[in-house]
Amino acid sequence: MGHSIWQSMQQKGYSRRDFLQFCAAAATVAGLGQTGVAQVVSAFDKKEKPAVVWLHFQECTCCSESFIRASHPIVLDVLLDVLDLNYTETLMAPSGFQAEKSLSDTIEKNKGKYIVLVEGAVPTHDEGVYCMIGGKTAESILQTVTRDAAAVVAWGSCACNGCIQAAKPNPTGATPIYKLIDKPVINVPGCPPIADVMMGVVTHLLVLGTPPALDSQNRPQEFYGRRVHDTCYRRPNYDAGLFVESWDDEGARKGYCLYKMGCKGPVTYNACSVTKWNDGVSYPIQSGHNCIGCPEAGFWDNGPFYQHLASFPGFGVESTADTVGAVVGVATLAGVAAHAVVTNIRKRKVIAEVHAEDEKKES
Ligand code: FSX
Ligand code: SF4
Ligand code: F3S
Repeated sequence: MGHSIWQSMQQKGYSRRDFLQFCAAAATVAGLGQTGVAQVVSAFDKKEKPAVVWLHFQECTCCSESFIRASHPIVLDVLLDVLDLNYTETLMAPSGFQAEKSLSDTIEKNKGKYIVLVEGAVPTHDEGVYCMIGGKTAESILQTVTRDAAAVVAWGSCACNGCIQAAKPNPTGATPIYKLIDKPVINVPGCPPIADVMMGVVTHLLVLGTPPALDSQNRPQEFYGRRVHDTCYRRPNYDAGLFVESWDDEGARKGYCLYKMGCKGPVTYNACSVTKWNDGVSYPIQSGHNCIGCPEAGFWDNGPFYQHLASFPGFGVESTADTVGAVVGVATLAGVAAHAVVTNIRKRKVIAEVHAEDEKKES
């Protein structure tokens, strides 16, 4: 405690060159670009490393799994090394009484300064008995730990929206954390969220001490401002009316659009088609699987996942996250369907030409 991030790095044997490389990468992941490097250097030269508490409630721990696979190894190494990650049930060495003591010491000694990262929903039925740690309910832990926090981040769709355990009839009363506490919560949804997005949010908090710009659902705009559909590499096929009709058809082999197979990309706000996963290797649609809308509230109850649903209530295909505003849930594909029809008529000539060309090539 009391050390700046640079001092902590020196103690771990990092050189000034490593530090500057780390600052450049941190500026990139935080969305500050090259012009932000000097700002990062200055902040990390002086700033005390903040204490971080990472809570786990009703969830599968994939958010942590995703985070530790972020594609900027130097950023990850340094963050895990220099952050005071005082309490995280998945990664910390202590257990039992020692672990719980570390949690209470951290929040006591760092009042108003520590960051809380929450993974998982909180059960509220039957006095919260469905998730208890050290004899305390998840809800009481959440209240106690967030009371004096500088920032609270909800990792993943469980903490942001309830997710799988909130599926109808939601027997445990699984509740997103923004509904349970009185302070603003930065929502980073996705089941799990993209590692680089998580890294970007944490780094932004560290560098500037503030969250990145948020949208109307308190999600970082930079990563949740566009639909998966807007930058999907299969989009030209959608516009041309070229669709996969069954998983093993010729269209599937040719990488046509998965819209008719139930793809929720047109109503899902996430950075998958830009940032991608696993060090930018791929994302579900690139692997041949439709988007199931994993960051959107209610996606778990809006199945079937592999069927085109034309009757959802919802918004138009060209809406943005903010014009949609309070509309939550995997809203409906009705507007999208209408767009597809119009597009199809407009593109009929193109489709005929493409098919004719395909047939010519095949013969
Ligand atoms: Fe939830 Fe995190 Fe889904 Fe899992 O733990 S968002 S179940 S992938 O990952 O909280
Ligand atoms: Fe991509 Fe799905 Fe949109 Fe088709 S419907 S372009 S597969 S996001
Ligand atoms: Fe989730 Fe869709 Fe991306 S299902 S991982 S938002 S492509």
